[in-house]
Amino acid sequence: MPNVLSHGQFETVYNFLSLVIASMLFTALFLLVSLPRVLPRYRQAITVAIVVCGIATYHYFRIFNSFTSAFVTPSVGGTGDYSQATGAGFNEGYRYVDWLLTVPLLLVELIAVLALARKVQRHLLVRLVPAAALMIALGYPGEISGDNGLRGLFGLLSTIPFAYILFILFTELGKSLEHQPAAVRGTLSRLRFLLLLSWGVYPVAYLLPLLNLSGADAWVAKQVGYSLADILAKAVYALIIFQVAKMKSYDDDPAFAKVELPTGEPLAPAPTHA
Ligand SMILES: *C/C=C(C)/C=C/C=C(C)/C=C/C1=C(C)CCCC1(C)C
Repeated sequence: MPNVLSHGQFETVYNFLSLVIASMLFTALFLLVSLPRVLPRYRQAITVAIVVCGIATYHYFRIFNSFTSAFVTPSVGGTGDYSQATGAGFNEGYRYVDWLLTVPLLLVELIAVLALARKVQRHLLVRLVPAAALMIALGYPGEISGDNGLRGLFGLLSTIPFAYILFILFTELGKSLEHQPAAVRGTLSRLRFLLLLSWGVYPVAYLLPLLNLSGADAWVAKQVGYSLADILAKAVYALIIFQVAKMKSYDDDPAFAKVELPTGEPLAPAPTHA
């Protein structure tokens, strides 16, 4: 954590944290009121998405408060620098506690919306959930260490479960995607791509302090990176999960599609039942 932030650096972090609170809170509320718009069998996935955005909202309030009490400026309403307040540090731990809870849940969300056979779900989750928890737990000692060597070492260790998760998602889960209704296959591949893209931001943001950026710049870029990645990986991801749940609901039940869609026409040709 830097000793001094310029006025602009302070405002940048402040505004991004505020943006994340708004995105998470209102995505959770939107999904809450939209629950009846998917069939009951897909509501578990949406409920988990609401929980994820709710947990993130809570933690971003804590992060925001921690940030505003950690940096202070003597110039009221001015454009002066902000320096570290005595006795109040910025707590990066909130992010890791948040990830420890939300990252496994994001994987549960994905598996739930696929509505796979119970055995297949179990098979995937007993691999993905512990790997996700391990990835976050291994990242934390490096994150809070001021030592770049330790940062690099734990970053490397954390990348092992990360690679394992991606491997499962692109091999075993790939097979399951082939059995999904044709109408959602494209959306599901985009969802998996979003996951890859947004999750990939975290290790990059983590490594920024190791690059030759000045302390404060690297720290601000890291906060912005984590914040943007959180919006993509939780809120935007949740909205795509909701889209998939809706499309699968229409595909499963043409009568439901008739009630839900303004034109009364299903998105994809209704499945023909013998
Ligand atoms: C909503 C929060 C999400 C999706 C967080 C995801 C976090 C990661 C994928 C973090 C990965 C890391 C590495 C692969 C190495 C360096 C340490 C971490 C923890 C930043």
